[in-house]
Amino acid sequence: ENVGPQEYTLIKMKLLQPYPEKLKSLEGRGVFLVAATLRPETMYGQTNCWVHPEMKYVAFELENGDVFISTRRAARNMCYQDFTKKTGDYPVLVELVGQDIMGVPLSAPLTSYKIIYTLPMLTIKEGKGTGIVTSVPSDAPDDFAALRDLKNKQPFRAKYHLTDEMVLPFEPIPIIDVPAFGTLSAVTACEQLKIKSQNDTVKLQEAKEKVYLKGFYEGVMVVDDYKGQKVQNVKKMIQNKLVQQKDAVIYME
Ligand code: A2H
Repeated sequence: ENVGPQEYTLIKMKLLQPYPEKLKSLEGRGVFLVAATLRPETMYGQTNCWVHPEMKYVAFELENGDVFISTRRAARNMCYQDFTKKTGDYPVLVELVGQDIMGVPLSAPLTSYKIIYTLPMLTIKEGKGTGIVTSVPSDAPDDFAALRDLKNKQPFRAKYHLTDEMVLPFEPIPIIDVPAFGTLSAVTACEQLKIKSQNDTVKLQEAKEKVYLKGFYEGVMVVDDYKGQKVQNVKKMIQNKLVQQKDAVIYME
């Protein structure tokens, strides 16, 4: 585990109409699912948002009246980082579990998909980030394996009341070229290691170790805005752009 604080980029994924039953009282407000990421430069490749169906989340009020959804633990951290009106206080508007916001439509920054959906991931950890994770299957083996599980298994989709339209149209987007892995490095790694599902924990760990370091040190952007530039050199620029556009905030834990 890390010593000292870790800086994350919190990606604001805006909830689109119609709001789910549990959040009807928030109609008219800006509501955002917030996902903690270490890889802001990969946001061009988002295809969906992961929530844990049984995890508890809170919708709480920010300084400006907007609403964030995260675990209570993350909300508490945020209220000590000037996100809310009063330091140390995070006004909870709704308490919910992941299933209450499963299959909801979102608008996420930088990705070419206009609308993406929340889908279930069972390996999300309570004690890290916000408990909400953005999915970039081109570059994250965990994300690719979990999305492929949902695509391949209709009963898995049915269990969480997801329609085909929320899952099947979404394909990994080529955003970063990694030498020897190509522009869909997570897909290549999962194929090479013959990863069968998101529960292939040991092999997924190996896949991650293979692609992450190489992606960071040798990866080259292929998206129009940053074509030909090294990941290392654009990471901070893209983080700044997201923050300036108000599509992201910096969060420490
Ligand atoms: B990363 P670290 Cl493309 N449970 O974002 C499980 N995983 C979580 C999480 C939680 N509660 N909160 C955040 N994460 C994921 C993008 C990405 C990420 C790419 C490649 C690698 C990568 C898209 N998913 O992470 O333990 C989030 O996924 C490499 C580890 O704090 C977040 O960044 O190091 C990362 O794990 C934070 O993990």
